[in-house]
Amino acid sequence: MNTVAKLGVYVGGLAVAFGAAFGIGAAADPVTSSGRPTHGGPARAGDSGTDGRGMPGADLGQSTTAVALPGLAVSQDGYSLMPDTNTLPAGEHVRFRFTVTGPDGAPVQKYTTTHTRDLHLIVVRRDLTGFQHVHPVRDAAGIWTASLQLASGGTYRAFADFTPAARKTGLTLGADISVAGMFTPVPLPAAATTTTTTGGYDVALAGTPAAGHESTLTFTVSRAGSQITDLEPYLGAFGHLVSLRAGDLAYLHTHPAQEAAAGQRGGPTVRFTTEFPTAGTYRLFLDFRAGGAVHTAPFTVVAPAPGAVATTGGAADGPADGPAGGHGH
Ligand SMILES: [Cu+2]
Repeated sequence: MNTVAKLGVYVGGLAVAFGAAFGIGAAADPVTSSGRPTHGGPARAGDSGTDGRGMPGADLGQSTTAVALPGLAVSQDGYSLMPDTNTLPAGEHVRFRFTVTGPDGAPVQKYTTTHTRDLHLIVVRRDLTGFQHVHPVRDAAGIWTASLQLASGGTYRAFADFTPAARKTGLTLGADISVAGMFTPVPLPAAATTTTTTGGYDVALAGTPAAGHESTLTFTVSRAGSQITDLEPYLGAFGHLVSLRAGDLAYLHTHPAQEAAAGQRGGPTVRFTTEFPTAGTYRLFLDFRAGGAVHTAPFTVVAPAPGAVATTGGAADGPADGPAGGHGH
């Protein structure tokens, strides 16, 4: 049992090491071709907490993830994300051009609108800083152009989140962009912080993240100590939540069950039902609109292994806590 326990610690340590490594490739998870829908698609529930416990890789979800998680691949099911360039300068406002090509090799021209847009572009540095959620415009040839400003050097991940009209389910493809310049990695803030301040708003997170089954996350927005009730609709909802798995930046995009009509006001709470595919550390980015502007509130959460609190054997170590050091801003 001690050996198993040590192994668990060792694997946990690996998870931390991955979380602290930047610019690594995106293939930390084996990408399988088994075809369940992947838009935030969960892994098979419950697998990792039983037989697989203590096995190398089990805590990383590698051997238990039977689906291709969104965002880890530049090509999937015949669709490819093709940036014009894989390098951009730091600090400047730049135009980032790319196409999404389909199974016929041509740029995809027809999309199914999701959350009021044909395509959502999420860009984040691989240390999970510098998050941006923008909406590129598409020209008649199917070329997308986004305005970006990448503050400093490092490797960034660009996620294109879209649904081709020819497909029932959405896709999220990801590509790396290298930005020259001084790179000072920022340690991932610890999961202990459950309140984030952004743009004069305080956002509190309540809920218990879980791997392999649904959990409810509730965000409560306040300003100057008072909960607000004038959240504005943003992309057809009162909030959008992007979750990225620390270590490989696997991507989950969830939105609240209730939709928000133009002119409607919401708050103080925005509730999401989300399912983290594997145990691990995730960085959450809540986008909401208030006071006429879009704000982003980041959080770090840890989804414990299913059965992590069980007392059988000696391998009940949960996943590693958030990497040490660092503190919310
Ligand atoms: Cu969007």
